[in-house]
Amino acid sequence: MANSSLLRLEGDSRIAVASERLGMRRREFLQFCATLAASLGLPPGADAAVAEAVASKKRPSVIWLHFQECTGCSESMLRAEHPTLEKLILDVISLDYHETLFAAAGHQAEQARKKAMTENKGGYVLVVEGAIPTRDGGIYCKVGGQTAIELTRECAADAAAVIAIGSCASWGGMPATDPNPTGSSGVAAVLGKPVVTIPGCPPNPYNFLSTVVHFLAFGSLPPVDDLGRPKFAYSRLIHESCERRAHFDAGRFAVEFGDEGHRKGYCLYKLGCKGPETYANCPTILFGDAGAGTWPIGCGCPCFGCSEQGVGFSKPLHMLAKVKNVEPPQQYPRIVEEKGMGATLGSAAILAAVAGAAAGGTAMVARNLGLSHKAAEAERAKAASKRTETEA
Ligand code: FSX
Ligand code: SF4
Ligand code: F3S
Repeated sequence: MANSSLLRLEGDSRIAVASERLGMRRREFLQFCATLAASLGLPPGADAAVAEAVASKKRPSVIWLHFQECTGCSESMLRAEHPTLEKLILDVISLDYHETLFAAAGHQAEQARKKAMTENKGGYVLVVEGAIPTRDGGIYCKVGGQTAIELTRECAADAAAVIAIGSCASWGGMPATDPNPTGSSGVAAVLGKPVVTIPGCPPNPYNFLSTVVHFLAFGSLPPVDDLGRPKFAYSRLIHESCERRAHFDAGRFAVEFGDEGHRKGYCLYKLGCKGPETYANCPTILFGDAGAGTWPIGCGCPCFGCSEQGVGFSKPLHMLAKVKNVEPPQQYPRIVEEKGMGATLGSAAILAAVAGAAAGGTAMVARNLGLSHKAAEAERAKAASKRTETEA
Protein backbone atom coordinates (compact mmCIF):
# COMPACT_ATOMS: atom_id res chain seq x y z
CA MET A 1 0.00 0.00 0.00
CA ALA A 2 2.46 2.59 -1.22
CA ASN A 3 -0.07 5.26 -2.16
CA SER A 4 0.53 8.34 -0.01
CA SER A 5 -3.06 9.69 -0.20
CA LEU A 6 -4.27 6.34 1.08
CA LEU A 7 -1.61 6.19 3.79
CA ARG A 8 -2.66 9.63 5.01
CA LEU A 9 -6.12 8.20 5.68
CA GLU A 10 -4.71 5.68 8.14
CA GLY A 11 -5.00 8.21 10.96
CA ASP A 12 -8.46 9.40 9.88
CA SER A 13 -11.12 8.80 12.53
CA ARG A 14 -13.75 7.84 9.90
CA ILE A 15 -11.47 5.04 8.71
CA ALA A 16 -10.95 3.89 12.31
CA VAL A 17 -14.73 3.74 12.88
CA ALA A 18 -15.38 1.95 9.56
CA SER A 19 -12.68 -0.66 10.09
CA GLU A 20 -13.95 -1.35 13.59
CA ARG A 21 -17.49 -1.68 12.26
CA LEU A 22 -16.26 -4.22 9.70
CA GLY A 23 -14.00 -6.06 12.13
CA MET A 24 -10.89 -5.29 10.07
CA ARG A 25 -7.59 -3.65 10.85
CA ARG A 26 -7.25 -0.13 9.42
CA ARG A 27 -4.54 -1.09 6.97
CA GLU A 28 -6.50 -4.14 5.85
CA PHE A 29 -9.53 -1.94 5.22
CA LEU A 30 -7.49 0.54 3.18
CA GLN A 31 -5.86 -2.27 1.26
CA PHE A 32 -9.25 -3.71 0.39
CA CYS A 33 -10.39 -0.30 -0.89
CA ALA A 34 -7.19 -0.04 -2.95
CA THR A 35 -8.05 -3.45 -4.45
CA LEU A 36 -11.54 -2.25 -5.34
CA ALA A 37 -10.18 0.93 -6.93
CA ALA A 38 -7.66 -1.11 -8.93
CA SER A 39 -10.29 -3.58 -10.10
CA LEU A 40 -12.39 -0.62 -11.26
CA GLY A 41 -9.41 0.56 -13.29
CA LEU A 42 -9.42 3.92 -11.49
CA PRO A 43 -6.42 6.25 -11.75
CA PRO A 44 -3.87 6.51 -8.91
CA GLY A 45 -5.22 8.47 -5.97
CA ALA A 46 -8.83 7.43 -6.59
CA ASP A 47 -8.40 4.67 -4.00
CA ALA A 48 -8.55 7.35 -1.29
CA ALA A 49 -11.93 8.54 -2.65
CA VAL A 50 -13.13 4.93 -2.63
CA ALA A 51 -11.99 4.46 0.99
CA GLU A 52 -13.72 7.68 2.07
CA ALA A 53 -16.92 6.69 0.29
CA VAL A 54 -16.95 3.21 1.84
CA ALA A 55 -16.23 4.69 5.27
CA SER A 56 -18.93 7.35 4.97
CA LYS A 57 -22.29 6.65 6.51
CA LYS A 58 -24.14 7.68 3.33
CA ARG A 59 -25.40 4.30 2.23
CA PRO A 60 -27.71 4.22 -0.79
CA SER A 61 -31.10 2.63 -0.20
CA VAL A 62 -31.37 -0.55 -2.27
CA ILE A 63 -34.60 -2.20 -3.38
CA TRP A 64 -33.78 -5.74 -4.53
CA LEU A 65 -36.42 -7.57 -6.58
CA HIS A 66 -36.45 -11.31 -7.32
CA PHE A 67 -38.17 -12.88 -10.29
CA GLN A 68 -37.42 -15.99 -12.38
CA GLU A 69 -34.12 -17.27 -10.97
CA CYS A 70 -32.45 -19.61 -8.50
CA THR A 71 -31.30 -16.93 -5.98
CA GLY A 72 -27.72 -17.89 -6.80
CA CYS A 73 -26.81 -14.21 -7.28
CA SER A 74 -27.73 -13.38 -3.67
CA GLU A 75 -26.30 -16.66 -2.40
CA SER A 76 -22.92 -16.16 -4.05
CA MET A 77 -22.72 -12.69 -2.55
CA LEU A 78 -23.65 -13.62 0.96
CA ARG A 79 -21.81 -16.91 1.30
CA ALA A 80 -18.30 -15.74 0.59
CA GLU A 81 -15.68 -17.92 2.24
CA HIS A 82 -14.12 -14.80 3.67
CA PRO A 83 -16.58 -12.65 5.65
CA THR A 84 -15.14 -9.37 4.36
CA LEU A 85 -17.03 -9.31 1.10
CA GLU A 86 -20.43 -10.05 2.57
CA LYS A 87 -19.89 -7.56 5.38
CA LEU A 88 -18.76 -4.88 2.98
CA ILE A 89 -21.68 -5.36 0.63
CA LEU A 90 -24.15 -5.11 3.49
CA ASP A 91 -22.20 -2.16 4.91
CA VAL A 92 -22.05 -0.02 1.78
CA ILE A 93 -25.73 -0.36 0.98
CA SER A 94 -28.90 -0.05 2.99
CA LEU A 95 -30.79 -3.12 1.89
CA ASP A 96 -34.34 -1.90 2.44
CA TYR A 97 -36.18 -4.60 0.51
CA HIS A 98 -34.95 -8.08 -0.39
CA GLU A 99 -37.52 -10.86 -0.61
CA THR A 100 -35.27 -13.73 0.41
CA LEU A 101 -33.39 -11.97 3.22
CA PHE A 102 -36.32 -10.08 4.67
CA ALA A 103 -37.70 -11.13 8.05
CA ALA A 104 -40.95 -9.36 7.14
CA ALA A 105 -43.51 -11.03 4.92
CA GLY A 106 -46.75 -10.22 3.09
CA HIS A 107 -48.22 -6.73 3.57
CA GLN A 108 -45.44 -5.74 5.99
CA ALA A 109 -42.81 -6.41 3.33
CA GLU A 110 -44.79 -4.55 0.69
CA GLN A 111 -45.12 -1.58 3.05
CA ALA A 112 -41.36 -1.57 3.67
CA ARG A 113 -40.72 -1.44 -0.09
CA LYS A 114 -43.17 1.42 -0.62
CA LYS A 115 -41.81 3.33 2.38
CA ALA A 116 -38.21 3.02 1.15
CA MET A 117 -39.28 4.15 -2.33
CA THR A 118 -41.13 7.22 -1.00
CA GLU A 119 -38.46 8.23 1.49
CA ASN A 120 -35.64 7.86 -1.05
CA LYS A 121 -37.52 9.00 -4.15
CA GLY A 122 -35.06 9.61 -6.98
CA GLY A 123 -32.11 8.41 -4.90
CA TYR A 124 -32.45 4.67 -4.41
CA VAL A 125 -30.79 1.92 -6.40
CA LEU A 126 -33.03 -0.75 -7.90
CA VAL A 127 -31.39 -4.15 -8.22
CA VAL A 128 -33.27 -6.79 -10.20
CA GLU A 129 -32.32 -10.46 -9.90
CA GLY A 130 -34.02 -12.92 -12.23
CA ALA A 131 -35.69 -12.79 -15.62
CA ILE A 132 -39.06 -11.18 -16.27
CA PRO A 133 -41.73 -13.31 -17.99
CA THR A 134 -43.52 -11.29 -20.65
CA ARG A 135 -45.82 -13.86 -22.29
CA ASP A 136 -49.58 -13.75 -21.55
CA GLY A 137 -49.36 -10.38 -19.84
CA GLY A 138 -46.56 -11.51 -17.55
CA ILE A 139 -48.79 -13.75 -15.41
CA TYR A 140 -46.05 -16.35 -14.84
CA CYS A 141 -44.39 -14.37 -12.05
CA LYS A 142 -46.33 -12.31 -9.55
CA VAL A 143 -45.35 -10.82 -6.18
CA GLY A 144 -47.98 -9.27 -3.91
CA GLY A 145 -50.55 -9.47 -6.73
CA GLN A 146 -48.40 -7.53 -9.21
CA THR A 147 -46.65 -9.01 -12.21
CA ALA A 148 -42.86 -8.80 -12.47
CA ILE A 149 -43.34 -6.35 -15.37
CA GLU A 150 -45.51 -4.02 -13.26
CA LEU A 151 -43.18 -4.20 -10.26
CA THR A 152 -40.06 -3.51 -12.33
CA ARG A 153 -41.65 -0.51 -14.02
CA GLU A 154 -43.04 0.84 -10.74
CA CYS A 155 -39.74 0.51 -8.87
CA ALA A 156 -37.59 1.78 -11.75
CA ALA A 157 -39.66 4.96 -12.19
CA ASP A 158 -38.08 6.80 -9.23
CA ALA A 159 -34.75 4.96 -9.01
CA ALA A 160 -31.43 6.81 -9.34
CA ALA A 161 -29.91 3.74 -10.97
CA VAL A 162 -31.05 0.32 -12.12
CA ILE A 163 -28.73 -2.69 -11.93
CA ALA A 164 -29.69 -6.02 -13.52
CA ILE A 165 -27.73 -8.62 -11.57
CA GLY A 166 -27.06 -12.03 -13.09
CA SER A 167 -27.59 -13.31 -16.61
CA CYS A 168 -31.34 -13.86 -16.03
CA ALA A 169 -31.96 -10.17 -15.31
CA SER A 170 -29.44 -9.09 -17.95
CA TRP A 171 -31.03 -10.78 -20.96
CA GLY A 172 -33.20 -13.69 -19.79
CA GLY A 173 -30.42 -16.19 -19.01
CA MET A 174 -31.43 -19.69 -18.05
CA PRO A 175 -35.25 -19.11 -17.91
CA ALA A 176 -35.07 -17.75 -21.48
CA THR A 177 -33.49 -20.95 -22.81
CA ASP A 178 -35.12 -22.16 -26.00
CA PRO A 179 -38.15 -22.53 -26.35
CA ASN A 180 -38.54 -19.89 -23.62
CA PRO A 181 -42.12 -20.88 -22.68
CA THR A 182 -42.84 -17.82 -20.52
CA GLY A 183 -41.23 -15.23 -22.79
CA SER A 184 -38.51 -14.44 -20.23
CA SER A 185 -36.69 -11.20 -20.87
CA GLY A 186 -34.08 -8.97 -19.33
CA VAL A 187 -34.74 -5.74 -17.44
CA ALA A 188 -33.59 -3.40 -20.23
CA ALA A 189 -35.99 -5.03 -22.69
CA VAL A 190 -38.92 -4.61 -20.29
CA LEU A 191 -38.08 -1.00 -19.37
CA GLY A 192 -37.23 -0.10 -22.96
CA LYS A 193 -34.06 1.66 -21.86
CA PRO A 194 -30.48 0.64 -21.06
CA VAL A 195 -29.59 -0.47 -17.54
CA VAL A 196 -26.31 -1.60 -16.01
CA THR A 197 -26.03 -5.36 -16.37
CA ILE A 198 -23.76 -7.64 -14.34
CA PRO A 199 -24.16 -10.97 -16.13
CA GLY A 200 -22.91 -14.31 -14.87
CA CYS A 201 -24.75 -17.27 -13.43
CA PRO A 202 -24.00 -16.38 -10.74
CA PRO A 203 -22.13 -13.13 -11.30
CA ASN A 204 -18.98 -12.34 -9.39
CA PRO A 205 -19.85 -10.46 -6.16
CA TYR A 206 -16.77 -8.22 -6.58
CA ASN A 207 -18.25 -6.86 -9.80
CA PHE A 208 -21.45 -5.90 -7.99
CA LEU A 209 -19.57 -4.42 -5.03
CA SER A 210 -17.24 -2.42 -7.29
CA THR A 211 -20.21 -1.08 -9.28
CA VAL A 212 -21.99 0.07 -6.11
CA VAL A 213 -18.80 1.56 -4.67
CA HIS A 214 -18.29 3.52 -7.90
CA PHE A 215 -21.82 4.91 -7.50
CA LEU A 216 -21.10 5.75 -3.88
CA ALA A 217 -17.73 7.41 -4.52
CA PHE A 218 -18.51 9.31 -7.72
CA GLY A 219 -22.33 9.57 -7.81
CA SER A 220 -22.49 7.70 -11.11
CA LEU A 221 -22.34 4.14 -12.36
CA PRO A 222 -19.11 2.97 -14.03
CA PRO A 223 -18.67 3.18 -17.84
CA VAL A 224 -20.42 0.33 -19.64
CA ASP A 225 -20.25 -1.37 -23.05
CA ASP A 226 -23.15 -1.58 -25.51
CA LEU A 227 -24.72 -4.44 -23.52
CA GLY A 228 -24.66 -2.37 -20.33
CA ARG A 229 -21.77 -4.37 -18.82
CA PRO A 230 -19.24 -2.42 -16.72
CA LYS A 231 -16.12 -2.17 -18.85
CA PHE A 232 -13.82 -2.76 -15.88
CA ALA A 233 -15.13 -6.31 -15.65
CA TYR A 234 -16.28 -7.36 -19.12
CA SER A 235 -13.91 -5.86 -21.64
CA ARG A 236 -11.61 -8.87 -22.04
CA LEU A 237 -12.24 -12.40 -23.21
CA ILE A 238 -11.72 -15.13 -20.62
CA HIS A 239 -9.38 -16.75 -23.14
CA GLU A 240 -7.05 -13.72 -22.90
CA SER A 241 -6.27 -14.15 -19.21
CA CYS A 242 -6.79 -17.89 -18.80
CA GLU A 243 -4.09 -19.78 -16.93
CA ARG A 244 -4.35 -22.62 -19.50
CA ARG A 245 -3.75 -20.31 -22.44
CA ALA A 246 -0.16 -21.47 -22.97
CA HIS A 247 -1.51 -24.99 -23.55
CA PHE A 248 -4.00 -23.69 -26.12
CA ASP A 249 -1.21 -21.88 -27.97
CA ALA A 250 0.99 -24.98 -27.86
CA GLY A 251 -1.84 -27.26 -29.02
CA ARG A 252 -2.08 -29.28 -25.80
CA PHE A 253 -5.71 -30.20 -25.15
CA ALA A 254 -7.79 -32.40 -22.87
CA VAL A 255 -10.07 -34.41 -25.13
CA GLU A 256 -12.01 -36.34 -22.51
CA PHE A 257 -12.76 -35.63 -18.87
CA GLY A 258 -10.21 -37.50 -16.76
CA ASP A 259 -7.82 -38.23 -19.62
CA GLU A 260 -4.11 -37.53 -19.33
CA GLY A 261 -4.45 -34.02 -20.79
CA HIS A 262 -7.22 -33.19 -18.34
CA ARG A 263 -5.19 -34.44 -15.40
CA LYS A 264 -2.20 -32.42 -16.57
CA GLY A 265 -4.24 -29.22 -16.68
CA TYR A 266 -4.25 -28.81 -20.46
CA CYS A 267 -6.57 -26.47 -22.35
CA LEU A 268 -10.29 -27.37 -22.22
CA TYR A 269 -11.18 -26.00 -25.66
CA LYS A 270 -11.90 -29.44 -27.13
CA LEU A 271 -14.23 -30.18 -24.22
CA GLY A 272 -16.35 -27.21 -25.30
CA CYS A 273 -14.78 -24.38 -23.29
CA LYS A 274 -16.44 -21.09 -24.31
CA GLY A 275 -13.68 -18.88 -22.89
CA PRO A 276 -12.64 -17.81 -26.42
CA GLU A 277 -16.02 -16.08 -26.96
CA THR A 278 -16.98 -15.01 -23.43
CA TYR A 279 -16.19 -11.61 -21.97
CA ALA A 280 -15.67 -11.68 -18.18
CA ASN A 281 -12.99 -11.22 -15.54
CA CYS A 282 -13.43 -14.67 -13.89
CA PRO A 283 -9.75 -15.70 -14.36
CA THR A 284 -8.42 -12.56 -12.72
CA ILE A 285 -10.96 -11.96 -9.94
CA LEU A 286 -11.74 -15.62 -9.09
CA PHE A 287 -14.61 -16.73 -6.88
CA GLY A 288 -15.35 -17.31 -3.23
CA ASP A 289 -12.17 -15.80 -1.78
CA ALA A 290 -10.81 -19.33 -1.52
CA GLY A 291 -7.48 -18.85 -3.24
CA ALA A 292 -5.87 -19.70 -6.58
CA GLY A 293 -7.76 -21.81 -9.09
CA THR A 294 -11.22 -21.11 -7.69
CA TRP A 295 -13.08 -20.52 -10.93
CA PRO A 296 -14.62 -22.97 -13.39
CA ILE A 297 -11.59 -23.53 -15.64
CA GLY A 298 -9.27 -23.51 -12.63
CA CYS A 299 -11.28 -26.49 -11.30
CA GLY A 300 -11.05 -28.38 -14.60
CA CYS A 301 -14.52 -27.45 -15.85
CA PRO A 302 -14.83 -25.80 -19.25
CA CYS A 303 -16.35 -22.30 -19.19
CA PHE A 304 -19.87 -22.60 -20.55
CA GLY A 305 -20.20 -18.89 -21.24
CA CYS A 306 -22.67 -18.17 -18.46
CA SER A 307 -22.10 -14.42 -18.75
CA GLU A 308 -22.36 -14.16 -22.53
CA GLN A 309 -25.70 -13.71 -24.28
CA GLY A 310 -25.99 -16.14 -27.18
CA VAL A 311 -23.39 -18.49 -25.68
CA GLY A 312 -24.43 -19.58 -22.15
CA PHE A 313 -27.77 -21.44 -22.17
CA SER A 314 -27.79 -21.23 -25.97
CA LYS A 315 -24.85 -23.21 -27.31
CA PRO A 316 -24.59 -26.91 -26.42
CA LEU A 317 -21.90 -27.64 -23.84
CA HIS A 318 -19.86 -29.86 -26.16
CA MET A 319 -19.94 -27.42 -29.09
CA LEU A 320 -16.61 -25.81 -29.92
CA ALA A 321 -16.35 -22.10 -29.19
CA LYS A 322 -15.91 -19.51 -31.87
CA VAL A 323 -12.35 -18.39 -31.34
CA LYS A 324 -12.59 -14.61 -31.54
CA ASN A 325 -8.88 -14.02 -31.37
CA VAL A 326 -6.60 -16.98 -31.92
CA GLU A 327 -3.61 -14.95 -30.93
CA PRO A 328 -3.69 -11.17 -31.27
CA PRO A 329 -1.91 -10.94 -34.63
CA GLN A 330 -1.88 -7.14 -34.60
CA GLN A 331 0.27 -7.26 -31.51
CA TYR A 332 2.95 -9.26 -33.29
CA PRO A 333 5.36 -7.35 -35.47
CA ARG A 334 5.41 -8.50 -39.08
CA ILE A 335 8.46 -10.53 -40.08
CA VAL A 336 9.01 -8.46 -43.21
CA GLU A 337 8.06 -4.79 -43.16
CA GLU A 338 8.16 -2.58 -46.22
CA LYS A 339 10.45 0.39 -45.80
CA GLY A 340 8.61 3.47 -44.55
CA MET A 341 5.35 1.55 -44.06
CA GLY A 342 3.67 0.76 -40.77
CA ALA A 343 5.47 0.12 -37.54
CA THR A 344 9.02 -1.08 -37.20
CA LEU A 345 9.66 -4.35 -35.44
CA GLY A 346 10.88 -2.54 -32.35
CA SER A 347 8.03 -0.02 -32.13
CA ALA A 348 5.42 -2.75 -32.73
CA ALA A 349 6.94 -4.82 -29.94
CA ILE A 350 6.90 -1.85 -27.56
CA LEU A 351 3.29 -1.03 -28.51
CA ALA A 352 2.27 -4.64 -27.94
CA ALA A 353 3.88 -4.65 -24.52
CA VAL A 354 2.21 -1.38 -23.52
CA ALA A 355 -1.22 -2.43 -24.85
CA GLY A 356 -0.97 -5.76 -23.05
CA ALA A 357 0.09 -4.12 -19.82
CA ALA A 358 -2.69 -1.52 -19.95
CA ALA A 359 -5.41 -4.04 -20.67
CA GLY A 360 -4.33 -6.64 -18.16
CA GLY A 361 -2.80 -4.31 -15.63
CA THR A 362 -5.75 -3.33 -13.50
CA ALA A 363 -7.13 -6.81 -13.13
CA MET A 364 -3.73 -8.24 -12.30
CA VAL A 365 -3.04 -5.46 -9.80
CA ALA A 366 -6.36 -6.24 -8.16
CA ARG A 367 -5.60 -9.93 -8.10
CA ASN A 368 -2.12 -9.43 -6.70
CA LEU A 369 -3.40 -7.07 -4.05
CA GLY A 370 -5.96 -9.70 -3.08
CA LEU A 371 -3.28 -12.36 -2.97
CA SER A 372 -0.95 -10.22 -0.86
CA HIS A 373 -3.89 -9.57 1.48
CA LYS A 374 -4.38 -13.33 1.77
CA ALA A 375 -0.65 -13.90 2.25
CA ALA A 376 -0.61 -11.33 5.06
CA GLU A 377 -3.54 -13.10 6.70
CA ALA A 378 -1.84 -16.49 6.43
CA GLU A 379 1.29 -14.95 7.95
CA ARG A 380 -0.73 -13.60 10.87
CA ALA A 381 -2.47 -16.95 11.41
CA LYS A 382 0.93 -18.68 11.43
CA ALA A 383 2.31 -16.21 13.98
CA ALA A 384 -0.79 -16.64 16.15
CA SER A 385 -0.52 -20.45 16.12
CA LYS A 386 3.20 -20.18 17.00
CA ARG A 387 2.28 -17.94 19.94
CA THR A 388 -0.29 -20.49 21.11
CA GLU A 389 2.29 -23.29 20.86
CA THR A 390 4.80 -21.27 22.92
CA GLU A 391 2.17 -20.42 25.53
CA ALA A 392 1.21 -24.09 25.77
FE1 FSX B 1 -29.44 -18.03 -10.36
FE2 FSX B 1 -29.53 -15.20 -10.16
FE3 FSX B 1 -28.14 -17.73 -12.44
FE4 FSX B 1 -30.07 -16.26 -12.72
O1 FSX B 1 -28.04 -15.63 -10.67
S1 FSX B 1 -27.20 -18.05 -10.42
S2 FSX B 1 -30.27 -18.56 -12.39
S3 FSX B 1 -28.09 -15.66 -13.33
O2 FSX B 1 -30.64 -14.77 -11.59
O3 FSX B 1 -30.08 -16.58 -9.14
FE1 SF4 C 1 -8.60 -21.36 -21.21
FE2 SF4 C 1 -10.76 -22.27 -22.40
FE3 SF4 C 1 -9.08 -20.66 -23.72
FE4 SF4 C 1 -8.38 -23.14 -23.15
S1 SF4 C 1 -10.07 -22.48 -24.52
S2 SF4 C 1 -7.14 -21.32 -22.89
S3 SF4 C 1 -9.31 -23.50 -21.16
S4 SF4 C 1 -10.32 -20.13 -21.94
FE1 F3S D 1 -19.33 -18.35 -16.16
FE2 F3S D 1 -17.38 -19.07 -17.70
FE3 F3S D 1 -16.92 -17.41 -15.76
S1 F3S D 1 -19.04 -20.36 -17.01
S2 F3S D 1 -18.36 -18.08 -14.20
S3 F3S D 1 -18.21 -17.03 -17.51
S4 F3S D 1 -15.59 -19.02 -16.43
